[in-house]
Amino acid sequence: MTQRIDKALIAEQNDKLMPALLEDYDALARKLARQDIDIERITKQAELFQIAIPSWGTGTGGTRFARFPGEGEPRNIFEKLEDSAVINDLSQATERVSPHFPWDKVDDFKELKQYSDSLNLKWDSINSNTFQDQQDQQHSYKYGSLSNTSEAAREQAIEHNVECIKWGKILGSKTLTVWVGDGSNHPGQQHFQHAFERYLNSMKKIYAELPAGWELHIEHKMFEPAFYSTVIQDWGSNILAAMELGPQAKSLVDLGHHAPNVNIEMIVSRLIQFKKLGGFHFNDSKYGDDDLDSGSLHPYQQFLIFNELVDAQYRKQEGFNPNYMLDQSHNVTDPIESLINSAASVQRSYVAALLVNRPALTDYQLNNDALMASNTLKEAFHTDVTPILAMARARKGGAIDPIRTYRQSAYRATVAKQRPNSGGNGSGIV
Ligand code: PSV
Ligand code: MN
Ligand code: MN
Repeated sequence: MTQRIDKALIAEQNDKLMPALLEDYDALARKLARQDIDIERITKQAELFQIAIPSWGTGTGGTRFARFPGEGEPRNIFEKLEDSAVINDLSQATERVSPHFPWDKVDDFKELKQYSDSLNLKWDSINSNTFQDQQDQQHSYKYGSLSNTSEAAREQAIEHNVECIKWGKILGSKTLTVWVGDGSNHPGQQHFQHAFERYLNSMKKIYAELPAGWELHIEHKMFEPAFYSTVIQDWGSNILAAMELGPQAKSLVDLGHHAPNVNIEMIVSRLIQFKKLGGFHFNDSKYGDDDLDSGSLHPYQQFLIFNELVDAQYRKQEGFNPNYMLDQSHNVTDPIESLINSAASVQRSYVAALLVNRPALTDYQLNNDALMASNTLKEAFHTDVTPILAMARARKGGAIDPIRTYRQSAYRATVAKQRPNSGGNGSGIV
């Protein structure tokens, strides 16, 4: 049976919290009015913000050393959808789910679509997986997939991506995201140019199968699982591949996939400029591809990325329509709570970026007033937009304090009784 968060519980909790929220909201409205900003306009935009949930994020991730599963974890894609529906019930910002095949095992895609419809959930980008071998797979990806020296292995990887498109069509998705771990561990192991050529030729075959209106998103990552060289290691190789393929191919930025100290917001700006920004995998990172909760470490970086995105929106930049998605791994928290928090954290960066005084910023930039330009960004970043986020949720039927309401609902304890055999999140990560 599908468990949901009782609407009456949300309403009851919201009733208790609404008087204090109204006080805070009115105070913020007055503060913003002094800056000529209409709070209602900002709240409307907050209400429209959406970010997709990664199906694999609903289970405990684990590391290569261990996985400590939590109680009542989803055991299959249907239960992952149930948890995603709960996240959306409370956050009202996550109506789409991004699946990962074949981690998400599906016998009947029409049945899955009916089920997601019944939960009012839609499907975001389809993630293919050619970075590990599946049982009964004929050709191994040990030495790569789309760039493998073996033509048979490459064809098998192409075929999987073509199948992902077919499944995505049934689900109503419009994007395929391709991340491959192809690369090498030893200098000399791989001919850089030939490996990239093989990758491009494979991707051309996948691109040729894209239906009209679809996009192919290429995700780069500096290292891991390959530790010496990776075929699509950075945004340079990524945009080269996207340009080589054509207008339906774009680059996807996962925040954890860059060298430390790289200026990610500037990469975002470059991709926007050349109509190649496909979307994001939001998360946070201290060392590498840590997949920590979004904004938990570098909220200013996340804000600066949104400053670029809102700037593109403000300038009505042609071809600008990126997909927002979370890509996180939760080891010590309830994944539902982390995903609710992270969706709100990304939404917070968006809303704060909406507060930037853009005409003033342009003036400071043109007059080389570095200090005031920086202060203009800081003023927006330091504005506590919590009341706007809470009001946007409440107006859409979500929770003013989603974590508190989630804990009150005892959802996890209830599903733990119905999901006794949990122990795997289906992600293949052990
Ligand atoms: C690779 O590290 C990655 O970021 C890709 O998006 C994969 O699909 C995902 O992680 C799997 O966890
Ligand atoms: Mn990713
Ligand atoms: Mn990653």
